[in-house]
Amino acid sequence: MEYFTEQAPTHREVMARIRSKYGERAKILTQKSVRLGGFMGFFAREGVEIAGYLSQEPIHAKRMDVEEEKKKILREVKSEQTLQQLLAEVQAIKSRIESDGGSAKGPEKHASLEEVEELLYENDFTRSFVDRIVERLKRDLTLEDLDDLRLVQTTVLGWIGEQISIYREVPKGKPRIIVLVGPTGVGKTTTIAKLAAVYGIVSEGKKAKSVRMLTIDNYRIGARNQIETYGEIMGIPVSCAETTLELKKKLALYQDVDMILIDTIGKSPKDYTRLAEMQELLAACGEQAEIYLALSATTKTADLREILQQFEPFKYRAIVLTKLDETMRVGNVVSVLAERQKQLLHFATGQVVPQDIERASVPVLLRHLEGFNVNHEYLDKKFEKSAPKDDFPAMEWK
Ligand SMILES: Nc1nc2c(ncn2[C@@H]2O[C@H](COP(=O)(O)OP(=O)(O)OP(=O)(O)O)[C@@H](O)[C@H]2O)c(=O)[nH]1
Ligand SMILES: [Mg+2]
Repeated sequence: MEYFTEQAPTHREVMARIRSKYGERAKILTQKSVRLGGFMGFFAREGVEIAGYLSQEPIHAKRMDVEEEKKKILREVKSEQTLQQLLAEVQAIKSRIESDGGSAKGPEKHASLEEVEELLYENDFTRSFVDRIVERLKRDLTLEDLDDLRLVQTTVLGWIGEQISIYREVPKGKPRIIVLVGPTGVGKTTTIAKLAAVYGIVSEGKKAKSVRMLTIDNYRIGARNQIETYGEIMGIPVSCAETTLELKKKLALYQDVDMILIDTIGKSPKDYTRLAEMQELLAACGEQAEIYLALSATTKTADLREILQQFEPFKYRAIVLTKLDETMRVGNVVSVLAERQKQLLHFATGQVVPQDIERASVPVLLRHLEGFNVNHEYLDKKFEKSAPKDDFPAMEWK
């Protein structure tokens, strides 16, 4: 049996909502006065809550009719032959009614609910995320609200924004050791170079920090050249470490600098042995190392879940979302990060070093969702405090 609970400011409005959502199948069980809305008890309004269940009556009623019809016919039966004939007719009527009953559709959904549901799917949100949003719309919005599509869409983006969590860095001790792990080719090395520039090059009068780049990606000549080239261009020293001992030596050598940025080799989340080896190596960085997971915004939903899971042993603190410029469908990223309660640190938004990196923020991600006709100024204001005011320096080259 399906149950429902609906609330609205007046009895008439609750009943109108129940009729619109569930039609004639809705059977009322209880009614009570409640306080609606408000914030921490302020501004709450009087309202009515009605609970009930959805009956199967329309289909049963048809079944009863069939039984009645059958009895009536049998009363009129005169011979065995007519009995057979009439039974066949009854059977035909019965199956016709049953097939009607089987295909009977539920009450129609409000057009705004359909529209929002479609928009969310177009943006790649997962089914469970979409279901939760639609359920909440049914529960929290009045029929009048639902008629205003722009209001519905703004409300939905507001709820999505509440699901996006931004990480607040808590740098402890000196030097800060920042490590980027992640699957192959997501942009780890490029992001390390961008961060080295952001922190290590003077901009807008901010004093540059003393930064070093370190790579444990020694095996691949190309990889080493790549980071060394960035280092040369920016005047930031780069070195390599292949073993735990080498890594410990390098860290000891750099103990007076402000920040050490460590680039790692991309790993397939399926390569358990290599992941374990790298984890062992990184243990040399100690507890204060800030490990972040680089994740491409273009990753498919199932892969996102697998990557988040397989890199879990690294105890990564937050996500650096890369290649945000390559997709406008980030609903799956938002859904999965919310589902796994992961936080975002930075967005990488292109191939250009150093410009294409910024602090993760809710409004930026919301603006990245497509097809919503909403009041973005309202949303920017609502989430302006979500971006931490930390030492991620504004860059003069932006
Ligand atoms: N569009 C776009 N491309 C990016 C971004 N970040 C990196 N790239 C490109 O992605 C490709 C791979 O970048 P790398 O930095 O080498 O990736 P990686 O994670 O270090 O790769 P491996 O070390 O091989 O695992 C390069 O062509 C980069 O220019 C980004 O934010 N947006
Ligand atoms: Mg690399």
